[in-house]
Amino acid sequence: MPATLKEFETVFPKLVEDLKEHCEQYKLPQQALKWFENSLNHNTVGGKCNRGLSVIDTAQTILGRKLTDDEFFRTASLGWFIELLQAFFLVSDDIMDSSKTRRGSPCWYLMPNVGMIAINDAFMLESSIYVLLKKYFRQEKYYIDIVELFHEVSFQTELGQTCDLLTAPEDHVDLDNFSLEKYTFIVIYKTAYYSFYLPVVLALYFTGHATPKNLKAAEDILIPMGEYFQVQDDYLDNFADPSVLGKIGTDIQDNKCSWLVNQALKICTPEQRKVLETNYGRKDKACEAKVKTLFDELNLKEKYEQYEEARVTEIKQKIAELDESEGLKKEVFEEFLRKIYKRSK
Ligand code: GPP
Ligand code: MG
Ligand code: MG
Ligand code: MG
Repeated sequence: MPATLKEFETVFPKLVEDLKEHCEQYKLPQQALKWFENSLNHNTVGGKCNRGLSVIDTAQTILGRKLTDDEFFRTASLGWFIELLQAFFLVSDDIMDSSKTRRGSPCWYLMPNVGMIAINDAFMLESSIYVLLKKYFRQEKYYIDIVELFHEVSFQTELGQTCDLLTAPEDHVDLDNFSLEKYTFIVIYKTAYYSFYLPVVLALYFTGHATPKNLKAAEDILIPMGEYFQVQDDYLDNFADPSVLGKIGTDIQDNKCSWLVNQALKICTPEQRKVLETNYGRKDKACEAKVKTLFDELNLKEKYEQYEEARVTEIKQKIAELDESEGLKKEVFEEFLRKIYKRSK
């Protein structure tokens, strides 16, 4: 049985207590202690937690049995470290993308009295990972491997974010600057490594199955899966109902090198390209509406649905070819794919 969100969420308060204890040794003033606790709870809890839950589920599938209470706590903790990393990224990303809402609430930097303190809060969310990793995993022989893994995956994500931001300058729209090659780099790095590769590899280390062969096999399946997941994110940015998605799309106004604009550029007429040139990437509701109409005219919803079916078939094929001889199981990837196929949020 896969772990439930409720079970997973029971672990987080303990980690918050650990972090508060860590701060108390420095006699951190009460006001700051409360602030930190509030930021931890607001920014880390309340999402779907698919990344975090996957560490527990993957470990359970690989071991082929129910986890002991201690194993559950430890895999859930690893899962929460990914959620903390995600919280660090999202608080920062929402400032960079001038987003308005996240998980149905105002973005953290837009909450009363927060503003640019959010930048420091983001740093603290990231640092919390390493405080907790040390507390719970220092004695493990794979400790340095997972510390390095968090560092490398963070670096990869930041590389992706760099290209995402550089292809989307605020004051200069140049459609020639977009390409599917750049797009592929952006999404693999900004999303696939931390969202898909990281949870499975943490479970491989935890269960003692992080062999070179398994690490490579995981990467070969999870990076395409993560790419598909970010294409979904780009599709939903324009086509989803914000009240279901929990966030209001910003990609058109932000001049993003998104999946949709790249598809539009492939099939548009010279006239339609003019519409994009004059309306894409403008901080203006009316311009945004013109681009949305164009995306409808170009049937991008149907194009996306075709992409989804083709990509899922391809990923299923890769899963079918997985060599399970070193303990990694097809089920790990099947479960992951099941969670994201045709998602609406
Ligand atoms: C998702 O992009 C990518 C991230 C959240 C990684 C951010 C990385 C940093 C180093 C800050 P997105 O902007 O499309 O996500 P969303 O649609 O959720 O805003
Ligand atoms: Mg972004
Ligand atoms: Mg964003
Ligand atoms: Mg997005």
